[in-house]
This record gives sequence, C-alpha cells and structure tokens, in this order.
Amino acid sequence: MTRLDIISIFPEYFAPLDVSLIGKARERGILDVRTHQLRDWAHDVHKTVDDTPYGGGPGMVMKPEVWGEALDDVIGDGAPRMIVPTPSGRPFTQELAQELAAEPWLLFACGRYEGIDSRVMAEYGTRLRVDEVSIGDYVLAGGEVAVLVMVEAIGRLLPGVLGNAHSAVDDSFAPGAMRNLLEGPVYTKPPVWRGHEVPAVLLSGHHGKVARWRRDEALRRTVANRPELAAAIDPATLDKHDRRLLDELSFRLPPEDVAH
Ligand code: 6GU
Repeated sequence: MTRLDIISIFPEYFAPLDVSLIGKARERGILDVRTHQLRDWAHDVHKTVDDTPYGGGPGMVMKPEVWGEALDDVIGDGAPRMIVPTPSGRPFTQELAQELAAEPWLLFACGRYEGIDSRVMAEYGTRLRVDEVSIGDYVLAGGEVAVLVMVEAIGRLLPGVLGNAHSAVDDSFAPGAMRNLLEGPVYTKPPVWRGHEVPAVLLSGHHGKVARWRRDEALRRTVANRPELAAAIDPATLDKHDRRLLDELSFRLPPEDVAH
C-alpha cells in the first residue's frame, strides 16, 4: 500500500480525495492518505506559521520551526520522498508521476504565502530525497491544489487503481508509440446529434482504417495545440502517411541529426 502524507494549513482542501478514483483506491487499501494540520505544531495562542521575509519584500514566509516539528513527527524513523509544491520547482510531468507512483511513501509539504523558509528543504534534503515541483507556468495561491493534481496523476498509475478497461498505457505522455501525440476526438451514440455526424470511418467496422484515422487526428491535434510536442516526435516513428499529413499541415519536421 502506498502511503501519502500531506501537511497543510488547509487540510479541508483534500476532501476530494475521499471520492472517485482516489476514494475507491483508498477503500480498496491501495492508498493510505493522511492529511495533517500544520497549525497543530504551532505553540503560540495565534498558531502562527508565518513571518516577514528577511531582506524585505512583499508577503510572508512560512517559519521553519513549525515545519521542523511537523515533519519530524510525521516522518518518525522513516524516509518518505518529500515533495514541496512551488511555482519555482521542477516541472511535474507524466514521467515524474510514474517515478513517484513507484515510491512506497510520499510526503507533500504545502506552502502558502511566498513559500517555506528555504532552510527546511536544506535540512530535510540531508535525510530525504526532496523535490520542489511545479505543475505549470502560472501562480496558484498555495500548493494545495497542485498537490491534488499530483495525487490524482500518481494515484491512477498505482497497480489496481485503473481497471484494464482504460489502462494508462496509451496516455498521451506515456512512453511508447503514442509518446508526444495528443489523443484525438472521441464520439459515442447517437450517430447524428443536432446535425453533427460521427465520422463515418468510426462506424465502418474497419479496424485498420479506424486506427489510421485516429493517428491522423492525433497528429493534427498535436500540430495545432502543441507544436513543440510535434517537433519532438522521433522521425523514425513516422511512416509515409504521417509525413504526407504533416506536409499537408505545412508542419516542418526539425532536420534529422546527421552522424559525422
Ligand atoms: Cl506547485 N504551487 C503554487 N503555489 N503555484 C503553482 C504551482 C505550485 N505550480 C504552478 N503554479
């Protein structure tokens, strides 16, 4: 069973982890999620967790002493991998999600305000693997929502969480043939809705043509929405048909490396 500890001044943010995929994984004993209120480790009457930044500047910084006591209690004699959500961290990717899904114990330390006193990461970095991680190029008010994102991405990769019916092997960012290709559009019944028809090929029963059409749509969508991902496609994975389609889309593949 994977253990997840989350320390935050807003543990109520994690109520969604009781429902859906992650809630079921917890009921099935695949995931053990424990949320903690950081203020439980504050000593003063006001349960203070922050103070003004040395060197001046706007906002407040989370105090190291409270974090130290909280982390010591939660960690005990163990050695979880520690994740600190922050917009200045390394990018959270499907690859990092897979790496974290293989860990037995993860500890998320959620900062608010301008962040946690950096000595906390320095101190625990001597004992644990500590990563500061960002979920994208925008700024959230705190790490809580970012941790929800990461827990959902990691949780669905744990063995037994997703049924075989929708396994994670052909995710857009999973390793393999579909790597760096976005998934194309999907349809269900009825065959015509408000005058919009389902593409005929999907009703044809011709599996080869369906696969080819899906790949074309994946390439089109990747070129349109994520040209930098399209540019990163390994040219060796592109067949003649793919190259013709990319040409029709006026998409120039980057030049192939030439061996000297
Ligand atoms: Cl992990 N935290 C915050 N506060 N903002 C973010 C983020 C994390 N990732 C992107 N923006």
